[in-house]
Amino acid sequence: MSKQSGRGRVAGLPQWDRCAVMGVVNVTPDSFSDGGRWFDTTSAVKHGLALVEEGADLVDVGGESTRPGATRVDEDEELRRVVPVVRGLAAEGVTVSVDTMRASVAEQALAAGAALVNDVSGGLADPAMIPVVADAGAPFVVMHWRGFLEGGNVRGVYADVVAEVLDELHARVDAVLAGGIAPDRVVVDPGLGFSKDAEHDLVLLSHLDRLLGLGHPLLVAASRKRFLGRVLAGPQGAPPPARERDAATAAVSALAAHAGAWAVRVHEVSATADAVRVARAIEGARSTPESTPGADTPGADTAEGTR
Ligand code: PMM
Repeated sequence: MSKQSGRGRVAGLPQWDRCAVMGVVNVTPDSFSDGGRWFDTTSAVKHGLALVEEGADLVDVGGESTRPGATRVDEDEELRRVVPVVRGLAAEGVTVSVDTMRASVAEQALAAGAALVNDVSGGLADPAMIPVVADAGAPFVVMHWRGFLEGGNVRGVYADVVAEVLDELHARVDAVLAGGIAPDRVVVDPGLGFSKDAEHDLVLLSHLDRLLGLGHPLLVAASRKRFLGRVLAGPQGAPPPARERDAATAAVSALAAHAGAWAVRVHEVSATADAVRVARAIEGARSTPESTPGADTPGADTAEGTR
């Protein structure tokens, strides 16, 4: 499958001519990398608008932390957190995604203007989720997470992580299609860090071509995750805190964009927006071989930057 067809288009969403940037707004007191920072509606909406200003194409709003050990927030509280933020951002013309495992939250968020439902359980946590999304005709992100297959936030044990994640994602995609969600509205996501350790995440990222082979647009959400801390720490060192992993996140964004991902989900948008723009420019240069690169120009090392 070519990179372009792998990136694909998601029906019901704008079409971007490069890997899209999904900025994250966690309206939670306890998400692992930004918990508590945008916990009231006004600051959450303001933060979402700032992410768009920095280059986000869409904004993912969530009200429930999925960090290991987190207890589930109750439904009323999740609705209270999420719906006004979705409404506020949608009213400003932002393309909003809602990050939820609850059908009721998805339904009310869609009514408030959300354009996409992002369910980290891939529709497993709430049996009403798939019918709600199908009835609304909304696009749906199917993420891989064994936590909901096996009844808890289990640590994944894999003989072949790529083959098993592919099989399990395939089964979830079949279930959402059987439930009436249109094939051109399904996005897949390997669920980095969800019942996977750092090695699993790295192996999955080294095989994005195989994930694209599922035939659906691919979302990659590496932002600030544990595996980046592990890589940056080196064999003996301590991992840097989550907020010091943004340069590493942007590197993954460039690689994911180059591989043909449809979108990357990140907390810090500006570096990733630059990364995907550069990836797009390189892709464009490759598809126009007749264009001749400019010769060295005297005085070129000025405002445009040095070599
Ligand atoms: N990761 C988190 C939350 N939502 N959604 C998708 N589709 N994929 C992910 O990997 C994902 C997600 C956890 O990260 P956060 O709490 O830092 O936002």
